[in-house]
Amino acid sequence: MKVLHTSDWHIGQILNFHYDRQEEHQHFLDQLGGIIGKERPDALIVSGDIYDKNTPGNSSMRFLSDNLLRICDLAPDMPLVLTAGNHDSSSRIESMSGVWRRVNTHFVGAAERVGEEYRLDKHIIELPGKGWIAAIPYIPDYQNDLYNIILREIHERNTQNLPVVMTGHTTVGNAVFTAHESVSFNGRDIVGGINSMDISEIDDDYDYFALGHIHTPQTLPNGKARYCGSPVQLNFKEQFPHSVTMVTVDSHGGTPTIETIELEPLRRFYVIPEKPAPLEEALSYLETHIPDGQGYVQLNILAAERLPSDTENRIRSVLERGEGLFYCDYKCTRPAAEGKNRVEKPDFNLSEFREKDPFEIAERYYQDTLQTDMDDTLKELLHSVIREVREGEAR
Ligand SMILES: [Mn+2]
Repeated sequence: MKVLHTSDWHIGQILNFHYDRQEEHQHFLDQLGGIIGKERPDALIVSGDIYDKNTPGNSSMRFLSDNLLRICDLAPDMPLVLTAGNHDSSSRIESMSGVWRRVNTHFVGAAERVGEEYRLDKHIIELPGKGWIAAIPYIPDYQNDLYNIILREIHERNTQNLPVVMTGHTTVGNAVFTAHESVSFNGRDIVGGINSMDISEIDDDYDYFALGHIHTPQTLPNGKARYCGSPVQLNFKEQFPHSVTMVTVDSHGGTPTIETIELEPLRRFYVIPEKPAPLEEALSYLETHIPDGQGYVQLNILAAERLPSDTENRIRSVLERGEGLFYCDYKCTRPAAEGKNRVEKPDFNLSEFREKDPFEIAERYYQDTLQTDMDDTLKELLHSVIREVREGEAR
């Protein structure tokens, strides 16, 4: 069984509240069509985060259905399996399932129970004579028993010993989380709001685990669970080639053959200069190093103080000299506060937090994130805003 595995499309993403990514998604989907035409996989899997938001706009919804229909026409015998991720609305994804099943397309939004029992059939897709797909969307922690329940059910039905591919949208412990903010809590990693799970708790009865959620492509140490990564770069941190994964499994219990198919981006993400430099230096570097291709630019600035208010306009006017370059933002790195003898402040618990003055919390946040104290202008401004809000509430 040959499966094309992709995830984390994030259709409808608006970068920096401004740049619509639809053209870039179209560029990706055109390439996907080419790959399907050439490779003729037995199934296409999208492991969650189909849309960027749980309330996608009408144009995003139309964009998805037009493109899926094009794929259906291109490969009418190839089932499409799309599961909801944590960015998707599970009920919205689920609401499309009835109609789409008519064109061999399976939308699975959530796990459902009837009484004590899960409804299993919606998750189990048989490719007669070829294999099985266990379509599992993003599920909350307390439903993690579903993985094994489905695998055991497929085991019962799989009398021909055909390959089993399972999908999931979750954080797996010990994966590489570059391009994501991760926090560790009680020894568990939490990435993008999903607690990590230990995949050794899942029965070893699948041949390939098609994962979504972590955007960095990687095969996990067991050699058969893989994050295929996002096909379109979604932010400046994702500085790696974007791709889709083609996996071939010959028999149940066999070793999957995993192939990465790199995609060509329409626009690139440029961080200029590579290392943070003071504003004037960074600007003059940008002037002499305008990128050739289309793309988004982030200016990498080193500054101890807040930047002057015309900074954005100055960056924009330099970029106007390029073709198809879009100013995105600047990243401001503070020089390490040397010799300042920073006092580490103790953490406070929730009830202490509730007692704190909003000003104190904001001041603490500013110090922690920017490694410097607020200047007097900012303090005054913050005080007057807090005062205004309070007066408004009192009225
Ligand atoms: Mn995602």
